[in-house]
Amino acid sequence: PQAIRLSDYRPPAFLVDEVFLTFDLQPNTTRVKAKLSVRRNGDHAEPLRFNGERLKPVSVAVDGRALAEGERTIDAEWLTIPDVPDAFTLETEVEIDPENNKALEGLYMSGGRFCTQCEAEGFRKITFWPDRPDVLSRFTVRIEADKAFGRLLSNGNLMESGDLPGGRHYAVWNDPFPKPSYLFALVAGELDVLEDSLVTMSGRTVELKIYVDPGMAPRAAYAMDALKRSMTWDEQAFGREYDLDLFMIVAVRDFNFGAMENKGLNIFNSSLLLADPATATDLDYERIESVVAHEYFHNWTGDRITCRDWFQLCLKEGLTVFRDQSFSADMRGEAVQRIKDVKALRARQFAEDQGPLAHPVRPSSYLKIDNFYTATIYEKGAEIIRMLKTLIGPEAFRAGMDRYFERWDGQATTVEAFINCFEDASGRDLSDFFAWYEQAGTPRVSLASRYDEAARTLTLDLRQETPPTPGQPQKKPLPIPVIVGLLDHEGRTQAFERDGQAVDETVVVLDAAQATVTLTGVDRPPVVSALRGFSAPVVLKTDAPAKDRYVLLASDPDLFNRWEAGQGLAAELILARAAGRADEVNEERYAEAVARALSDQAADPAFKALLLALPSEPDLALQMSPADPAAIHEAREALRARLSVHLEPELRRLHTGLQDLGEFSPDAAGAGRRALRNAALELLAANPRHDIADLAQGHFQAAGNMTDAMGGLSALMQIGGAPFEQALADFYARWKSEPLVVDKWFAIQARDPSEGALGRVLGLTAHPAFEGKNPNRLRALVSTFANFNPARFHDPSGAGYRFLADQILAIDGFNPMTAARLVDPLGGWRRYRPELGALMKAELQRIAAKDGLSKNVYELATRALG
Ligand code: DPP
Ligand code: ZN
Repeated sequence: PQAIRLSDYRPPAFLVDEVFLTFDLQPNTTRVKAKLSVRRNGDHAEPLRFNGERLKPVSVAVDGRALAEGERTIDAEWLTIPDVPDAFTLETEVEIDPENNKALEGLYMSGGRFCTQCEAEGFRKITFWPDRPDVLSRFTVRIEADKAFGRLLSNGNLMESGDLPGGRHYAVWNDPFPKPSYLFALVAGELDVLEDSLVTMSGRTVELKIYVDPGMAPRAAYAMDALKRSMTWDEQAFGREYDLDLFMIVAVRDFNFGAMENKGLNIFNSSLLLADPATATDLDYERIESVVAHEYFHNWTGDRITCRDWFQLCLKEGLTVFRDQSFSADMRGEAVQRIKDVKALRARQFAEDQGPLAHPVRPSSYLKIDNFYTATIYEKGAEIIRMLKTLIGPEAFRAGMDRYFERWDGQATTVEAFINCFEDASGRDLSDFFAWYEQAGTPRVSLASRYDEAARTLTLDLRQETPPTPGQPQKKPLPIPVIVGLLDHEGRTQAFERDGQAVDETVVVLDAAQATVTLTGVDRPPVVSALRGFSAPVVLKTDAPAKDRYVLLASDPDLFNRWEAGQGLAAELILARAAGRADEVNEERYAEAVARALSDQAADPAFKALLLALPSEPDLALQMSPADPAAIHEAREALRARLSVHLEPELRRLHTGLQDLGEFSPDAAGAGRRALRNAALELLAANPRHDIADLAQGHFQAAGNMTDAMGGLSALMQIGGAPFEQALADFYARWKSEPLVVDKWFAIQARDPSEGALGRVLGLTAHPAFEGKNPNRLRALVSTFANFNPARFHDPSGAGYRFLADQILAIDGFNPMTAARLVDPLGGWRRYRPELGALMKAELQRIAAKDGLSKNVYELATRALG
């Protein structure tokens, strides 16, 4: 297969200004008629070449004249017409088979309804089209279907609808905003609707409609609430108003992505839309809020202004993640949100950056763009925007955004054009900053500090180095904003001077390989709090002694760094144990410090819950070379057991004291209390005494909501044995008709780190509820196992790896996009103990050697082998 390169970008040879699509919907034989106004773009004599895949052509006509076979060619990927006028009408008719489309790209069926997913390159499976994001067209869509498909939806405004003979009906939709084909959407089927409306900042009333499976409308209430808050927030934070009179969301069960920002008609994976207290956890509510916001925010950063080509994907995704993170911080608290975002960044993006799949936020070549919907493009892309804001300040940042919206509205553009808006707004040259987009890898920053008591100065010596990544052996220094504050040894904030100004905190910009910065007016021996709020996506090492971290854990006013100090101390203790050097004295000291932090009455319960959780096993594996998952698991469990014993009275107090007595509320305060209570139980369960098993069982049985039920189940899973088996059976019996809850039932078993769990996971693929074609169910079992159960995935026999490879190969046969997303856990093979690495590599080789592999899986498997 041939790579696509950024350097080969050419403007489209032909543009489509307007299109009229007619869908005659039938599950196996849908007819799609397209009438396009096509115009040659520039002075050239190239043939017309439009994308088209898996289309059964019926007819092709230019300006009303049907083309004979010899006047056009159609192969597996292209429609080519050698000779066309400069401006003309192209009419095509094709037949497609939505029912048998299990790749879930283009037009397919989910739960008996028609729906679409076109990003990135699905539209070419619907009709012949120049399927690239820089072709923007005005769409009119006529849908005809049997009346059994009660709702007929597409983008924009409903223009007309009515009955047709033979028990059929139709609807015509028009979207006044030119858009690329990847934002096209169509839905047809039996759906219930939840309706509401919102008055925008200019006083317009927008109708809001969320369409769901019959009977499920009440479960869309939280998503509706999140949508309204998102719309108002975007007006206040970015001055962005919604532009159509109607905004629709549809939830479907079979979906490759989490959700999709189609203009005026978002389509969501039902797992990210439906919620009620009985079936959804607080984490589900939190994700629904952030994804509803994310897709809504795309209306301006993605739809009104889109990407020139797919190399610019971070232009819309990194920016929109930054926007949804900012929204969530406003809704749920800045520190807690930041900690969660950084945990996710480290777990997914840092791991990616350290392996063979490392790539820049703006990559320069790909085989399948589907493979680049990655943590790097999304999460690191968002970190870049955050750093930009830190470097130029909030006012210049907002001014730059305003400029971007003014300058590029209605167009498809590039990351350079975006950054240029901030250069103009701030008057700064950001050419060095651009390297963040082009250079892969996580920079290592080291910080050494020297205090001069007589001169009252603190000298900070900072260095950076980015390790090589595939294709990028040499790295240049990046501009890294390091936010620094000082405490004294009693934990009091210390003011100091920077450039003659008294401050509590300052931004040090490390923009060379090495830099020395002197802070003055430092009266007392300082404890340095560096990289506050995780001001840059780097790995920081300081020369500070462990005792400084105890000061930060107890007192840092920057709550991110308070949490970070605890994580650093815990990681050191676990890694020492894993290396056979258990440090019991400091383990006690750490437990003591956590106990003090827990008793801080002023602290937010959600924050305390985060403080109580030790660094995850995958996170620890990144800090050990070569990584030994079994040793890490054992060491982490040992520290948990010690904490559990040491903190037992306090944990029990929390567990009793935080019981929800009133009505369930999904807000941040309620969720925080439940999180802390469940975290307390989780830690208690590390000490598997009988009375604690009883406590967990009681918690599970008394649970009045899904958050507590899952908390109880998770604690019982750690304890294992008959109480866990009983709880699993009860849970399944109660929830077997609720697909989203059954996903949780599969996932909890996939997470079980006990000895026999791999056999259970293998057995579950034969369970009658294992729907092998549904991405949610596949992810619940296969992806959860490979990503969140390192102790069993890295079974020394290699059986965990073999299971994953077997699944990838099976899924690739019908859904390459979903299969490819499962390759990642094998990609880290070089970081593990050699005997494990060899087994992982062998599975990658087996995958890569398979005949008829999709481009998606081929690209990732071969890159992973590197
Ligand atoms: N639907 C995906 C997202 O919103 C891809 N655009 O991130
Ligand atoms: Zn997005």
